[in-house]
Amino acid sequence: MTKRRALITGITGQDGSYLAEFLLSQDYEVIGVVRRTSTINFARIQHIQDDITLVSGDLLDQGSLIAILSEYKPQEVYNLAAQSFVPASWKQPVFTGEVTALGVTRVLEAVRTVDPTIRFYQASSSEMFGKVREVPQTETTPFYPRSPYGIAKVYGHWITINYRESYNLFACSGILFNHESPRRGLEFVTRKVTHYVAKIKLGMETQLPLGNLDSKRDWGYAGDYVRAMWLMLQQDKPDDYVVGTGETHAVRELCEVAFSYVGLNWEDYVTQDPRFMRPAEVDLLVSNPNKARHVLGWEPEVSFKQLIEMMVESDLEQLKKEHNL
Ligand code: NDP
Ligand code: GDR
Repeated sequence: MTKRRALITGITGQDGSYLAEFLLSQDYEVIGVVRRTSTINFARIQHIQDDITLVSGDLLDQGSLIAILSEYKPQEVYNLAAQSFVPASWKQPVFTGEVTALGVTRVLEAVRTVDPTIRFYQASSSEMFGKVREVPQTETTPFYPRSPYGIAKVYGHWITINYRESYNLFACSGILFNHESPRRGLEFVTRKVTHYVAKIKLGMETQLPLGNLDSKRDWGYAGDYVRAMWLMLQQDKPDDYVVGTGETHAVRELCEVAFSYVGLNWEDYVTQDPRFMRPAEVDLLVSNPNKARHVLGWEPEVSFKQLIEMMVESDLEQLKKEHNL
């Protein structure tokens, strides 16, 4: 039997690397779209590079997407590429809109024109709920985004639904709450905290400057969340799903768990730095993942505490290796 073929945009990112591993374990042939960079940034996929095919393309370049789908003919497309860092979206709002919003239309247009039977996954975000209208948030909670990033994601979400309704595409939108891992970018708060904790423990740093300590997030493990993406495309009907743990924790709790894992008191090290405050904040996110649980049979397997401890452990190991400690 011929293998199923999946294409991932954003394969060099956190989720792309876990999704590629997962699809390989399901015996897929995996094609990853990478944009041209002057320095290679394949750190997250280095270990599977011989098992996947990397092709050059960009969400800003419609022609490249059409050419890739025509040549590789995947059955499933996972659109994970985005300018995904919320603070950067205030610095580069137009660019964020081009990639994170219009980029989705470019991929959908390529699917529609090349092969409308392709199953499509869009990486939507809990940032769309922003100043939340309801607690917890479900698939029907109204959106109130609070950043150019959140607004771009609302566009991506609705264009996905519109292509499903207009052209009968099998297009799904996963509204994923924050998910983290040892492969998370260093600029996001979980990884920033675990990386600093490891550095402080090893005597390489003395302080951790943070922004808002009161905001609350529903944090899960990225390895669990990529399974939900795949499950959405295996259903009989395309639909949208909220994916999260149903628990919420404040940034200060994240600090407490991470520092206490290495026997330190977070209050001795964390400082508040106005540089990391946002022009408009999302105060509280917490999911109601019942639909994903019942329809997809999806459950998260890693708890908040396990996640943070896994990340601190990994940062300690990595730093020790880098510095021959
Ligand atoms: P990352 O920031 O780690 O990865 C983003 C990926 O997009 C990278 O591979 C990046 O490539 C690629 N990319 C950026 N711009 C372009 C472009 N113009 N053309 C092609 N590729 C591009 O994000 P995550 O893995 O954390 O998230 C994956 C997706 O899920 C994103 O869309 C994000 O917005 C969304 N999301 C994430 C959540 C989370 O908690 N992680 C929660 C909800 C949604 P390069 O390596 O070259 O920069
Ligand atoms: P978020 O993640 O904006 O939710 O977007 P991030 O980890 O950046 O922020 C979470 C919360 O922590 C507060 N915070 C800080 N954040 C950062 N980055 N750095 C700090 O020093 C700091 N101090 C406090 C923030 O104010 C915020 O409230 C992530 C991204 O992955 C998006 O792409 C994705 O869509 C959403 O999660 C769901």
